Amino acid sequence: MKITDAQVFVGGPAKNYVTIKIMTDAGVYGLGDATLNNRETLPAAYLTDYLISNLIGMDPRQSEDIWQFLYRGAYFRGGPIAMAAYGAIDTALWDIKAKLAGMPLYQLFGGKSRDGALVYAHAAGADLADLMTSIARYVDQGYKAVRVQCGIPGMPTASYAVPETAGQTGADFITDFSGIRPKTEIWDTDKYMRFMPDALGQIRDKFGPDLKILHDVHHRLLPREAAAFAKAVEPVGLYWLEDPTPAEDQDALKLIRQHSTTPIAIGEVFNTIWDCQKLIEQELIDFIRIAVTYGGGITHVKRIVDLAALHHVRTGFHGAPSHSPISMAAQAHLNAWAPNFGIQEYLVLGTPECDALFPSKHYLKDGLFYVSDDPGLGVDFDEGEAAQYEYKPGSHPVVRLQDGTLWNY
Ligand code: KDG
Ligand code: MG
Repeated sequence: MKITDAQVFVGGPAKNYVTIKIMTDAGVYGLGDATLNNRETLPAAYLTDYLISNLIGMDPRQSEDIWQFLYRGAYFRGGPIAMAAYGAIDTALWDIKAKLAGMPLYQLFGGKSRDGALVYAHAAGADLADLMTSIARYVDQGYKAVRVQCGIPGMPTASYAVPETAGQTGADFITDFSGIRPKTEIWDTDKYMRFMPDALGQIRDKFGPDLKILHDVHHRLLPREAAAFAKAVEPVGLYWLEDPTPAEDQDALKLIRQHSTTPIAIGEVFNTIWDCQKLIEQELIDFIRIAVTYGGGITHVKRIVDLAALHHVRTGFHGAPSHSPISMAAQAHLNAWAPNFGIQEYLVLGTPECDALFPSKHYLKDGLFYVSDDPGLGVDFDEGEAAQYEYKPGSHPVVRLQDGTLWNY
């Protein structure tokens, strides 16, 4: 059996999804997602300029050897661009394998450990009143877990993932499609540290003990500040505190651990098992956030999940809307199987345009995600629909302190 061709598509209704379709001489094809948010053309070029010509003629069932060929064979290894490209190929090969077996992908991992997998939604508000309204809307829809992000009084601009103006709720992190020159957000750690722990406490008081409350610091604190914040929010009983510091300095996580028992989630910017090996083995984190998309695909991420299971670290895969329904489906199959599953970030793309581009029978009900039993990933890609979309240049904002110093987005 051989790979005969592969094509890459860039574009989508609200995001520039990067989709690979790998064809075989057995009449079965596989789909993968190489969407690297706001740098989409780069993994697409890696696939079309270098990798696809190497794949032609390979046996698609040899997914482990092909993964090693891509990673070890490249000499200059890793990084989000390359790992997104390898991840897309790997996901497509698992899709093919499961379709050949006539089984939903989770069966190839060992079957299901659960039916519905817990997900969390994103609530946000320019102020606390709006945030409360946004949370209440998700609770009413049956969500059991909600990430909460709030505008900070006195901060000159909106902070991470909150709307600019009051009265809007449910804003997500911002991609500005007006070009690749980023907007600027201003950050003030002192104002955040004074406001946010108390705001989280008010959210707990209003919604009671059962709601799982998550909060994303988005890498903005120094290690000592992060330790103080994690300690201050302990009475809130957060489900997790995400990315309290940038993870380049992994010893910072030790400082946080020494001062607090607040559960820590990290890893959405990681690309390999070596980015999180120390954090997992030293049990410095509670949830690993690496995504199938830029974590090298199912083969590599499953290896991380297995390592994490040895150290009581649970999964909490990144699921911002920048991932297409293809990699979200791959994660849904891992979530159905993983004995150490924790939670899945999931934002309903749910637009008719997105559903038409990526038809599937996966569904969300009462805050749980149910995986399709169709063979393979259980998600398709409509090329006719795709033809109407083209790449739109866009960017994340950048963050500066009030004196102009560049900070972590
Ligand atoms: O592209 C960046 C986003 O994926 C990121 O800002 C989202 O932090 C994020 C999250 O937790 O979803
Ligand atoms: Mg995050």
